[in-house]
Amino acid sequence: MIRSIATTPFAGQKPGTSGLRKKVREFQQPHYAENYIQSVFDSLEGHAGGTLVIGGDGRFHNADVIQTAIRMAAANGFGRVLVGRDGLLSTPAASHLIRKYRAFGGIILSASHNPGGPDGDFGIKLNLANGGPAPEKLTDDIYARTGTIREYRIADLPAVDLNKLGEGQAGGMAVAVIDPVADYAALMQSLFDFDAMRSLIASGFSIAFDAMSAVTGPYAHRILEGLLGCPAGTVMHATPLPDFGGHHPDPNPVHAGDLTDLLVTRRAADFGAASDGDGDRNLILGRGIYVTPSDSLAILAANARLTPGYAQGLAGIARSMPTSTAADRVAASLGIDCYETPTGWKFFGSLLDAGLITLCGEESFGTSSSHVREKDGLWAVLMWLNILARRRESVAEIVTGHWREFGRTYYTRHDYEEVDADGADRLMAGLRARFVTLTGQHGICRADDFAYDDPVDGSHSSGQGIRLIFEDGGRIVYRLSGTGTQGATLRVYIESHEADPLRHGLDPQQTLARLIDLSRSLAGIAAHTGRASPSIIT
Ligand code: VG1
Ligand code: CO
Repeated sequence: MIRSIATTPFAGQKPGTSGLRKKVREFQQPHYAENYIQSVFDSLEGHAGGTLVIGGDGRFHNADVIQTAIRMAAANGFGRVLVGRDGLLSTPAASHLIRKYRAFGGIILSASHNPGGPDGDFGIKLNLANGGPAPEKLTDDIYARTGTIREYRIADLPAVDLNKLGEGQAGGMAVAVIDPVADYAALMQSLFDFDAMRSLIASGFSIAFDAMSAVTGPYAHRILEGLLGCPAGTVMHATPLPDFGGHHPDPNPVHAGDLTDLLVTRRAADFGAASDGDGDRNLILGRGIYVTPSDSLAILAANARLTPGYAQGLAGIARSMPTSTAADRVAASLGIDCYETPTGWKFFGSLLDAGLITLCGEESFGTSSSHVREKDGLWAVLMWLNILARRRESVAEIVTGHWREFGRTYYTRHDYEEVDADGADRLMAGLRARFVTLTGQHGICRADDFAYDDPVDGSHSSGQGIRLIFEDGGRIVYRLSGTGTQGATLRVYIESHEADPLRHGLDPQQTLARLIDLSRSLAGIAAHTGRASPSIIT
């Protein structure tokens, strides 16, 4: 039986960089998730009878909202739901399932790299038939709908047993509980040379993978230890936990500090990697070296032809605006285009769909390709391993060799987390008001607010981050995060290019010190946020 439940709007159900993300406690209010999911369904067209993929990263509250989403899908006319066993699907696996099974779209329950548990964060993302995040126009419609919603529709159904694989019925809708890993693992085998990687590993090449007690555990376990023959224990923290073991499932050198220490300081393995809550991010480490995500994108692009899936070469590359310009240099040398998009994976979708690009990435530990429409943590790990298996050089040799050829782009991101939102807004407004006066000072040749016109669908996005571009090509970029759930988070991205190989072995923070100081003084960060230094440096 389908019921219509009267409801009233909640303020602030505005999707950010990657879906709606809020504190678990906010999501736990009666009708909160229902209102949002109904607003999503109300904003769709042509979904009647279609397939909806549903899954999440296993965080606290997932189990409840998955059942709600299934019951609401039945009440809103979907014909079939595909849901991962135990409600688990990594974001890239969900993207792949949508594409493979020609689903109408998908709902992914995740707050990605944000902490989980009762005091942590929760989130809902909508993906469409191309497997990618809903575009801005649609997320704007959804937000508008959340402001006027008066009722939602839900089927009266017992909870679906998500532990058992198989297909059943729920309120006239088919519900298939599927193995979350199988299709994804097959996709990876179609892209990469598993024989070459197996022989690399059989030769003693050692890997340490930190799944951060999040969704990648089952995927990494099956692929690395199962298909590639890595020793048991290669995948650490392999069991998804509702609170990620109390950790912050963000694969950067700070939150994956133990792994980084194991590789960079103790030099205890040949290759190290980690992934985030929903499996779309990646951290890449080699013995004694951390590879910045911006460099990783550039290096993968430069070596893509060594892997079967990309042996034909790349159509083009795209990077988010704050991502370093390292990939641009590779694109130039390959004679292909490099697109610069606003932050967030949704902007890559149209370029990928139109075949303009093959690889894309963000400085925030996100890299992927045309194989799905999301960033893909394990994919990046496997692409690295495939390249390592072919080149038989160390990660450090490959990275330093890349720098010799293209120069090194020194890069850092400084985050000032959970600062006062009004102060952060004033800081950004203050910079915007001074574009003209800043130009010409300190070697700044251009100051602007990044805007983007999608070359495929013509959509326009403004206010995507403040850029200070220096005569020598260096940049300082300021953005406010669109994924935080408390106050505002100011992100400051700083980069500078160094062509001279004799200056490639320096410490990024020292090398960038002048720009870092300028980033603080020009914006008045201390005055506006009360913070003398960032909360996190990556
Ligand atoms: C952050 C990153 C952005 C990424 C987004 C979603 O957004 O900077 O590059 O696409 O998270 O990633 P923001 O607005 O907080 O800077 V995930 O793995 O959280 O889905
Ligand atoms: Co993520």
